[in-house]
Amino acid sequence: MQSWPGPPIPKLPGRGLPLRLFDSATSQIRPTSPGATAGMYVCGITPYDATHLGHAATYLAFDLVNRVWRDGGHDVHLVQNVTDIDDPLLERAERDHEDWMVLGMRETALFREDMTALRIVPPTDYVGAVESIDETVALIVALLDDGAAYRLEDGTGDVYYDVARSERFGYESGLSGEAMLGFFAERGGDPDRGGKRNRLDPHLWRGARAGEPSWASAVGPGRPGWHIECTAIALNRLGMAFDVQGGGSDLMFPHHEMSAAHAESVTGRWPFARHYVHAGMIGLHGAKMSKSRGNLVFVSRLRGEKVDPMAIRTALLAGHYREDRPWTPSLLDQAQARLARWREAVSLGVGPDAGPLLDSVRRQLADDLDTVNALSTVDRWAAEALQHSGRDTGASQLVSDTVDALLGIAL
Ligand code: 5CA
Ligand code: ZN
Repeated sequence: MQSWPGPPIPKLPGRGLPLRLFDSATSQIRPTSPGATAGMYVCGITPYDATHLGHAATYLAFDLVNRVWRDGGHDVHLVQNVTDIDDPLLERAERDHEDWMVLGMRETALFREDMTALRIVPPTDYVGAVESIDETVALIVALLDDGAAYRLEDGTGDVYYDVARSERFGYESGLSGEAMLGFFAERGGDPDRGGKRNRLDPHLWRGARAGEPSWASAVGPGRPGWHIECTAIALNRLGMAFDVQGGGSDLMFPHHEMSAAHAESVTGRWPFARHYVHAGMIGLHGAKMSKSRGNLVFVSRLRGEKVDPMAIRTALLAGHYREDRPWTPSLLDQAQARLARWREAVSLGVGPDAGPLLDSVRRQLADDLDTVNALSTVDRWAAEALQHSGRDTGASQLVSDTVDALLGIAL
């Protein structure tokens, strides 16, 4: 799939610090330890509606991972999918009497525009579920051959994964069996489907149904399941043990647990990813912002109202990525005021030495992306500059470059 244009990233003097991130599998902040090229898979959108601020916040968090690694001297191989075939897309298309493919293409195009406006570094590989059906089927065949997958005997052609065949099943989320069942039922699973070996078994392939799109394949006509799609796209581009598997916290179970289990069963190796990293949920009016609830603030809507995308970016980075947090219009007002102060300060052309600011922002971001304190660091420099307390003529440029390269905010 076509990705989107990348923003220029200024090169900063010296080198960034190794990035430490909270890993859901171990419930610890641990150092990431990429080689020359860091590998990251960030789950992409299901394009049945426009990008809301919750999506944006999650993609911003992983954009900072990308930027901090680059500043640390690594290349970054970022892979992202588009779930351009799945139940929610088909349901919305049917509701609106629209072609599911046209709907998916339109919302994906809008997502690209939103990501471009927010200055999110694009993925190296941007891959749709539909265009990767062959690779997904190849994995399902391997799982069937291995006995880790099975066909339901009810003539539907549905294929399921046997979670009992995963030695470490549950390690990624660390949830109790009961909690797993709850999330499984809530998030696209079918615990009560008859004929399954285990209630938590997720489907890998949905046999063709009348009125639903389907593709001919080695496992029969049908369409791919959700978790195996991400397994195939990640595994074939990053291999096993890539550095970070990322998404919002609602993907921790079952999605990331299942994707990891599938990959580990197919390859006989462990782990799928070295870190499983999850962003908190952005809420609106007391509930998680979600397409199914409809309590949404769209990035494109704000752009249409001529809101500066850098203010949206600044507003979302004003909270810590792991915290569930509400969106309020005052966040945007505060971000606009903050940006105005920063812009005024760098426009003076002189200010206090910015070397300590660069060191601080690097240290703060390397510590599990502490944007709250990183933004305060820039506030302090701006306040001093506005009091005319420094005469360093190179400081403004270094502050702009730091804020641009590490926080992705263009002043
Ligand atoms: N296509 C799948 C992943 S393979 C999917 O979950 N798509 S999505 O469009 O529903 O979500 C895209 C990303 O946004 C996911 O990482 C999801 O966890 C995240 N997300 C969804 N809602 C919110 C929210 N309210 N706050 C923060 N992140 C969110
Ligand atoms: Zn995914």
